[in-house]
Amino acid sequence: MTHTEDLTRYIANFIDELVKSGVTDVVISPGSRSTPLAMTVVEHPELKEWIIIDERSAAFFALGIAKQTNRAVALICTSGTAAANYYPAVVEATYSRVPLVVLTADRPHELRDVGAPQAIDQIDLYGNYPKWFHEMALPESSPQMLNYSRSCASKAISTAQMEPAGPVHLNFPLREPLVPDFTLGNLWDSPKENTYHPVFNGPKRVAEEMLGHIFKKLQAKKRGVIVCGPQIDSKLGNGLTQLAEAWGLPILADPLSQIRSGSHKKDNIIEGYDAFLRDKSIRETLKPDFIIRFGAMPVSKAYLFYVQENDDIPQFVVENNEGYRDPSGIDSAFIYANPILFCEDAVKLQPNLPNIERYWLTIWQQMNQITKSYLSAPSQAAITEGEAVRGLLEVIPEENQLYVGNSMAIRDVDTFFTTTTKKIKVLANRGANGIDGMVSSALGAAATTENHVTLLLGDLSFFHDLNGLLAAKHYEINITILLINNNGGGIFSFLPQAKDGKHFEALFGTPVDIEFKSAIEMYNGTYRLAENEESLKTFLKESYNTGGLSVIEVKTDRTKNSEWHRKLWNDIHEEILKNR
Ligand SMILES: Cc1ncc(C[n+]2csc(CCOP(=O)(O)OP(=O)(O)O)c2C)c(N)n1
Repeated sequence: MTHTEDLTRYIANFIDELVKSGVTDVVISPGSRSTPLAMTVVEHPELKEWIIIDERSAAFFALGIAKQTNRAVALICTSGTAAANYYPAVVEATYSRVPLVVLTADRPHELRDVGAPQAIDQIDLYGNYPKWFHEMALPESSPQMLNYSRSCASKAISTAQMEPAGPVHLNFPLREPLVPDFTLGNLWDSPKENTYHPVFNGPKRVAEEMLGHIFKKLQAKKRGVIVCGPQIDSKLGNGLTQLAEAWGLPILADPLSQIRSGSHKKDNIIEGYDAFLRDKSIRETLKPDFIIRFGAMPVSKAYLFYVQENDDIPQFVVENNEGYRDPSGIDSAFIYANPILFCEDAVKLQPNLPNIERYWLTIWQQMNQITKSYLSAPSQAAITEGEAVRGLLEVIPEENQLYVGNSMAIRDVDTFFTTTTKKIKVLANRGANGIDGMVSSALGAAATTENHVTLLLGDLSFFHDLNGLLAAKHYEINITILLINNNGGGIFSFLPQAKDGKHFEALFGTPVDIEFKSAIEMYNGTYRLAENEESLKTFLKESYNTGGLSVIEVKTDRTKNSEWHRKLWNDIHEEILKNR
């Protein structure tokens, strides 16, 4: 067996096993050491490869695909700092539970720690973030080693996808010569039709006896609250609303809960809570005596206060499989069950809660209604950030998707995304709340769906990943980007340091003073500047009817923006308190 045959068969078996395990998309960045991996992916008839030069963007692009498809996405790069550039997306994948399979090429062992070029320590490069790290053996093509290669690929995919999903890192030591020989026969031959290690697993369900124990304690309660934080299952809406109706409870629905939109009933859904729970006296009026949360912790800080101020009541978190996602510091109980099955079981075992106060739900609904009437007030001459988000949500077509940036973008979506029968999937990178990689994540999501994607983000987030726009040009991806340009970090104007005249602009405001138009045109994008809500809506509609990269910019003022938000919240609180 020659070196080239060993290399070719070992890598071919690995890549073919990725396909057998369900991988469809691989994101590759250029480099020499990764030659066998990259060429074999392109050679494999069933894989779609995406070539993204900047590894930081590449990893976020892969993250976007994985979020869109709910399938593991493989990443391939060369040795050295290339691999280090994946770090932010690996972190995000860990916290937002996204299956990424990172395949880094490396120097063979004799070229490590000896000053060889482009050689860094890649062992456990991403620390504790990956669910599994494995240093692959050097390529060999004995039957045992080809089985080993398949076994590693199969385990990598199932580990990444197993809930809670997350990243996996395999490091490949590779010796030169690196070019595989695709004239060899039977490269994709596997002794097995399915994946090497089939895994039989099923959704979790809590035993009836245990559930009965929980529900017994709820029977005497008068004021319960259901909460749905960020989660991706669009089918949860039905189960949750049935439970809320049976028990007579409000559902506080996060903008990333996927339940503010869709065809399920929404009478119990309260989407304006972030605005009115900001007021302490309103929070006191709404003191609950138990809370059940599904999904991750909501975006809303007002909700966090509400949870913390009620640390004397039972609070439950329903998690799919494992995890302790409750940053509030209270002694919440964790229920490990499939959320849809939990709702079904709950309605069956506990068809109603007899002691819930008669007007409990109505009070929430009235406050929500008042909030919504303020949010829909006619816009002023110069468009505000909130109105831009409102305009977007008004015209975004059925079945479209929204990728939301961090900072004020997600907060404005929290405020202005009122319930709708339109089916709108909303994605965001809330694992680590980074402002990096947003353009690439949204492009990855847009490249792998039939539906149009709109990315909403601030100017610093856009600037952070301008490199990512190359993918839009290269792959002619259809995407609308709504860029809220307040020339710097608008969110910081809400913090106490905004009053510090000496340090604020340089350290927090950080204006970049960039004309984004030229950058967009550099990537063959269409640029439009919207000056009011009506023109914004017109431009958005135009962008939905034409393909390619479309960027619509709205220019705002950071100081005025924070004043506008504060006034809006105050007006809502006053009106609600007046009606109490
Ligand atoms: C990678 C990364 N760096 C820094 C931060 C801290 N940070 C949070 S919000 C923000 C400003 C974001 O500005 P922009 O995207 O323009 O949105 P705006 O605040 O104006 O809504 C910064 C720097 C972060 N979250 N992630």
